Amino acid sequence: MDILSSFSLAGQTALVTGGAYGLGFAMARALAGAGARVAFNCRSQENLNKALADYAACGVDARGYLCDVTDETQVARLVETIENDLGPIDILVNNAGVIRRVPMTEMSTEEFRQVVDIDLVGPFICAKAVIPGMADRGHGKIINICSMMSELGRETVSAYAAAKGGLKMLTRNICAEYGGANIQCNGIGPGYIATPQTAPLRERQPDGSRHPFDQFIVSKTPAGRWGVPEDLMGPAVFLASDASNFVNGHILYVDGGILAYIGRQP
Ligand code: NAP
Ligand code: GCO
Repeated sequence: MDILSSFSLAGQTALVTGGAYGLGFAMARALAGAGARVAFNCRSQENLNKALADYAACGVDARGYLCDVTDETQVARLVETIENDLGPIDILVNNAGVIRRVPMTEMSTEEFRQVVDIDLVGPFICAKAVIPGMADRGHGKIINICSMMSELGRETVSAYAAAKGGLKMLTRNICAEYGGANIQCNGIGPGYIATPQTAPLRERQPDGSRHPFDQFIVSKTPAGRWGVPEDLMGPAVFLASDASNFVNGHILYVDGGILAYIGRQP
């Protein structure tokens, strides 16, 4: 058997939610590079227009659609439109997500609900929209983008950690309910990756020094660096391809070793 052919996505259609930039943009490029037709969505026309130009500049013929993953009607229309434009969705990457960094007792319930709505309910809505078709066709891949906060807590990210912890268990439950339909649902747990979402944690200080959190993360990461979106490209192709057909309910941490490391002794 040609082992590399098991990583091919030729003839497959993939939806990457929130794929206008950041991790989603990198993973969509990777899936396209492995042969998939790729579609992405976001909420902003401006971000969508820029993303289409960015994909084209990378030689990727991506289709972009406006859709808020928390709106069930919009998601149903998105899936129908993609399936008319590109064919049945074989691969769903639940990537769209937000974070609010606020001490829990200062966070409004509305803010908490908004983060959970996007980061946990959104993946539920999107998975629910594609699973019936995948089951009818006898195959499908769902990849939920989890987090270090699927395993660990930290100050100011209560809503995000609750959502990402829930997303880990939603991943395992989709595996349990639909593994028999030959649907593999796994997670990717990125470590600390340099994207717009983490830009505030890496901002230079007024005196030009590195952000304390930047220094903290680099010291906590055995790889000794922040990740870059490209670090997720291979893992995404693996979990989207036949190479992972017997991998199900697994969270693949792509974190430079953070979760394995207690931290440098003083
Ligand atoms: P990002 O740079 O903030 O990008 C988030 C993307 O999601 C944007 O395209 C955004 O576009 C879209 N989005 C947000 N809310 C949406 C909604 N309701 N409906 C549709 N699209 C929505 O984030 P990132 O760093 O690339 O992270 C991507 C995913 O990885 C997130 O789930 C994040 O939690 C997770 N993650 C990130 C890291 C990291 O260190 N960066 C680590 C672990 C996990 P619009 O605003 O235009 O809609
Ligand atoms: C934070 C960061 C993290 C990363 C990621 C780590 O404020 O702690 O934003 O949450 O985004 O989730 O895996």
